Amino acid sequence: MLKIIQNKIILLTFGTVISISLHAQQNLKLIYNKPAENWNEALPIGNGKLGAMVFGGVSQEHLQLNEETIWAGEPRNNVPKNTFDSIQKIRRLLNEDQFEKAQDLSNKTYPRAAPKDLNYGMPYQTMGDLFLDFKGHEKFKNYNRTLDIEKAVSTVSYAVNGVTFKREIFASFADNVVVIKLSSNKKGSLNFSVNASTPHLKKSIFIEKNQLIIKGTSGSADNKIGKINFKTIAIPILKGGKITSTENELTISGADEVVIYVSIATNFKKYNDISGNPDQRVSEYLNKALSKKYDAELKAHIEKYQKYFNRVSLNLGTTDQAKKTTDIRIKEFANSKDPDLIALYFQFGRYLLISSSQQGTQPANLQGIWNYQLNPAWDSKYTVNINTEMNYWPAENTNLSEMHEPLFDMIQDLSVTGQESAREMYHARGWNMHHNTDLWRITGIVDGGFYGMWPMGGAWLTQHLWNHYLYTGDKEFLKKYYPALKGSALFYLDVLQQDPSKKYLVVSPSMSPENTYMKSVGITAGTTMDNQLVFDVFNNFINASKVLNEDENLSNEVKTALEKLPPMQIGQHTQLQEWLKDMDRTDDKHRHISHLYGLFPSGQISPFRNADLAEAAKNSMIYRGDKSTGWSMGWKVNWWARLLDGNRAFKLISDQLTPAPMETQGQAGGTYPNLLDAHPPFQIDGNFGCTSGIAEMLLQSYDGYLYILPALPDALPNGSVKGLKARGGFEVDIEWKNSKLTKLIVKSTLGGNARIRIAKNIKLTSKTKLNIAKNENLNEYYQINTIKTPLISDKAKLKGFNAPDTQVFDFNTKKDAVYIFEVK
Ligand code: FUC
Repeated sequence: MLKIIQNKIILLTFGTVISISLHAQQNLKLIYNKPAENWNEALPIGNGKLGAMVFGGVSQEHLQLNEETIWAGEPRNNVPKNTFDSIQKIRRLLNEDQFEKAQDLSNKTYPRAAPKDLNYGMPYQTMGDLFLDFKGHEKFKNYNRTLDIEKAVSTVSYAVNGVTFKREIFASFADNVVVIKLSSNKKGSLNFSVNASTPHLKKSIFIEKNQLIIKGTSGSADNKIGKINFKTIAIPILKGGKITSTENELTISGADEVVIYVSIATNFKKYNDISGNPDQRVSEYLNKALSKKYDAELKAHIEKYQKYFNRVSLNLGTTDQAKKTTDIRIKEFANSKDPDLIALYFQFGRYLLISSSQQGTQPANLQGIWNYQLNPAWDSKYTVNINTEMNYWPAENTNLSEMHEPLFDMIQDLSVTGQESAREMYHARGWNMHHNTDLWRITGIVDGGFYGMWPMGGAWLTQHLWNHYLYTGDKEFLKKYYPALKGSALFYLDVLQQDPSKKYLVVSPSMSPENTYMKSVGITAGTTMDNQLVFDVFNNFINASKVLNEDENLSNEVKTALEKLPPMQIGQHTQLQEWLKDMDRTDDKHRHISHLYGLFPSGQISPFRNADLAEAAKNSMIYRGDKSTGWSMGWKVNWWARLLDGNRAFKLISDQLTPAPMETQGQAGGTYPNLLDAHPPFQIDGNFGCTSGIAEMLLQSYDGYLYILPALPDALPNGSVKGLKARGGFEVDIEWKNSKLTKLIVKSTLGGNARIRIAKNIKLTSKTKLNIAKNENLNEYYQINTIKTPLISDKAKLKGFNAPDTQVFDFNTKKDAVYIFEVK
């Protein structure tokens, strides 16, 4: 039954009431009825540079504080010297099928523990903690704690002895400060003290002119030296009352209202320059913020945030679950109907990207910008064999293109520092890196010759440059980053080796990230992922050089090498082969399924163009199973979306929205009460991966067309999304009811042919003339790089891939015009 009451559609299905507002999504708040008991319950705020976790305690408010450039270490790369001969030897051993010996030599050449004169990357570190201690607040009522992701403001409120106390906390996008406003409904009732701590060894905490100051130097207990100096200042501004101080504590008594401004600055300027002046910088940030009134600061903050956040709305309907606190909603998700939690999770992913990655900041690291330790898991650095890339999957399709820029800046840096590893380790031109980097843009081996022998980090990262160009059509951007694309192509031109059996050109040595094909042996040549990555690197270079009219000769040379890359292969278990030889095991449950890079984020496998490969990829997914680390499940949502199986993608979202275990290690991911993703421990990639996957279920644009609702699950029959982005600069609004498309709006920002794929039995009406699509799409941002015909094992039993019945239309668009389609 379907009724429309006051702009709402009320659907009565199986006794459950699902109401969908026809306008914006209603519930954009994380809500709790008790303070955070641990970090995984605290709420993240951030402005790209500064981050804080808000605990919302009553007797004690606790803000764990971060600044994005507080890392151990100092400017330097970590490229091992004189290892080229070993690499040559490893290549020979691999050619002779002496796999164990090759792995042994790699492990010996690059030991598991960092040699003295090198390092395996430096940790990202917390600044410390700010505490507000309230006397007499032990007994309280009506507690409420929220994170409003529509405004990027966290709130706390409660009552003590009939007086209501309120806090409003945000990391301002307008100025570089964290702002804490404390108020109550009774004059003169704010009495509390302000103090701080920091775990850094070199530190001082003191009071100067009613300001709380924390100074320190990065560096951890385990001998990882640090040269980042930081200075933090907290300044309380009072309405009424008075302020007194001891050596390291401020006490506020009888105030009506207090606003505390906190800022942090360091000496970091660039990966090779730490000559900044933290004292001067932190004062500048604070002076700028203090020159405004609180309300003006808040308004400017919200405006700047909403400029990005409001571009996309998602409405999947709400049920009574939405009235419950967020922790309970996560607990009950599997056994309740709570489509709105998916919308909230999606928007929370966008909130996290805006809050951890702004123009001019560092890219989001393994924990975004939030980390309470000196030695966090995997140093909270940039692991680029999946994690860093995943952080940026939602950047383009969820309309946050500007948030992608810090990653481009990092790639630019790496394309310089990575020339050393290319030259020293491989005697190659161009640049490369391995599977990790940090604030200092290291490009050498990390974690030794087993995990680290993967010279492909640059190959993957540069995909982001080309994709940004496909989404935005920004030729100036392409020009600026063309040298990074070219440098990566040059590296592979020089590094590719001829495989002795079939004479393909392959990367050797390398590995399929972190997986093995024999006990403790992963080193090999020509993994499927490497072949796919080099295919993309070469095509990006060829295409970019064509757009910019540069390097014709080099482009021809790259085309010749491209022809010699191995094709994808379907193995004996009807799986997509992970290695050049058919060595996949059907009981392999490894979290990395790297050979499916070709399915997503790359677009080399399409259910319509290469049904056999899609079927093989699907089988590989089924063998690996669903449950895994948070990021692995996030990736699986995207893969099932690309395989057009909305129900299986939904199942993976449900796995992701399962309460995370309390263990701090392991491979059973899920979601913490604060909606952050668990590896475990907390790792932000899974949030971003799942956010991207939800977008991929609603709109895809990689295969020559915009596919509207490619993977809509049965559990989300009604909804609407506004503002998703597709390649070629298209912006798309979609509405659907009873699992069918009802309205489509396409805004064209670049002009050009729009080719759309929709489900078969749908009749679109519009003023716009639609033509049935024929031949290739002529839109320049939708060109397909044709892959080689796959090789299929004699033992494979292909059954055929059941792609849904669809229809494909073309319509011509003009720049900045809007096209509306309705379904009658
Ligand atoms: C890769 C993954 C791990 C973890 C780490 C940060 O090494 O294999 O699961 O996510 O990165």
